[in-house]
Amino acid sequence: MTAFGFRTSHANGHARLGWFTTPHGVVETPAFMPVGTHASVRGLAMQEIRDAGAQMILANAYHLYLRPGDQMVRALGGLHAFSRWEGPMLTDSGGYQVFSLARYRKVSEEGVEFRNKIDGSLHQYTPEKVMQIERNIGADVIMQLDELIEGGSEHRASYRAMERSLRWLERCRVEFERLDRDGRAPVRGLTVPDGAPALSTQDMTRDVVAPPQALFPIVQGGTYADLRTASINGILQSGDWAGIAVGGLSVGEAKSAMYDTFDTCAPLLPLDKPRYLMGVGFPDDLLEAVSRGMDLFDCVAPTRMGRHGTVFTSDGKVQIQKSSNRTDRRPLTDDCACPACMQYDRAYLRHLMVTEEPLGPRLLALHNLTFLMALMAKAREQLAAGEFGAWSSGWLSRYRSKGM
Ligand code: PRF
Ligand code: ZN
Repeated sequence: MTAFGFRTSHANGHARLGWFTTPHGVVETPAFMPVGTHASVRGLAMQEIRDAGAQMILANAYHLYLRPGDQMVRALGGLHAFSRWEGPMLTDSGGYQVFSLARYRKVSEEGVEFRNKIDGSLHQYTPEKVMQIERNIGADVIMQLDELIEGGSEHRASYRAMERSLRWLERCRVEFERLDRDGRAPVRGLTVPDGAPALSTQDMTRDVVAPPQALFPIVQGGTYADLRTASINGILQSGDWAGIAVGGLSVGEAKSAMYDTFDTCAPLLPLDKPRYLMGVGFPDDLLEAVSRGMDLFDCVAPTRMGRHGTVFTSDGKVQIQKSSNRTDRRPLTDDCACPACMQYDRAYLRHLMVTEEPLGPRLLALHNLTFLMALMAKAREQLAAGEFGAWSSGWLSRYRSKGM
């Protein structure tokens, strides 16, 4: 566990400035992690993501398991070498994707059985299998398999899913430690199509693709304070974790219920471990979460919304296709250093979207990412100065006063 560490400085209530050390570098927190589901942030080159200020990015074990296969990623050198991202990386277990994307799924104590929507094939996802997959892929931080249920589920269902997630965490931990101890079996079952170059023996037997990894548990329990508390207690009793994630939020509950849940969790989580809030990535939610002690974030919304023409500005969200932008010579927002804001005006960006030029979605996704990175950098600056609270309230009131 020595490859991972977390240092913080506190001077702003629950909000913290932190440094999360991983085998591929240090992440200054609070930080937003762009989502590269298929080991690629849709439409953008890794260099563009770096230039936007990203420190750590995410990939998804479910998608990479289906294509090109976790053993293939491993044979091709592991996630970092495969995707050419040299910095810290994290894989989500795919629990969330199985629940939201699979065409058919059956959940039992053993795990989740699902049908792949691409080719209809049947797959078993168990905590043990997920650990093998995530170890083959080789990100720095890997997530446990958790059970997700619909937002707004009643107490009883939330309790059951939370308890099951704890039992799955224990099975993940045991398998994670076994893989550490026993190493990984040689790559098996990889077929090379006729005419394709064969993989070398070295690739097929590659034993240690990745440096040490850290397994993160996921706090569940819906919006019920007693269940969140029980989940955190269970997690803290079951191991010494390099970091802890908070899941099951931003799934349709009221914003106030989400913020209340941060308030419940913050005082119970260890001060010296990074806290990763899963799937939350709107500017106002990020600041609300930072002020309640969260450190790491990811969300597909900024890039997905950008591709569809919705952009973040300091005055709220803007829909670029609106006809009022037709003659607007201003940049998207006045304080962003991204290529869209530095080189183009709203009128041209609107034109790109309306004519479906592929440059449009790319530029707008890049803008949203750059905007969030700059917001987190500014938050870190204010945390260091001990002025996060006042700055954040001012920022939020401007953001919320106009916009959509
Ligand atoms: N669990 C996992 N991935 C996630 C979530 C979760 O609860 C969320 C919650 N919004 C996003 N991604 N494994
Ligand atoms: Zn911009």
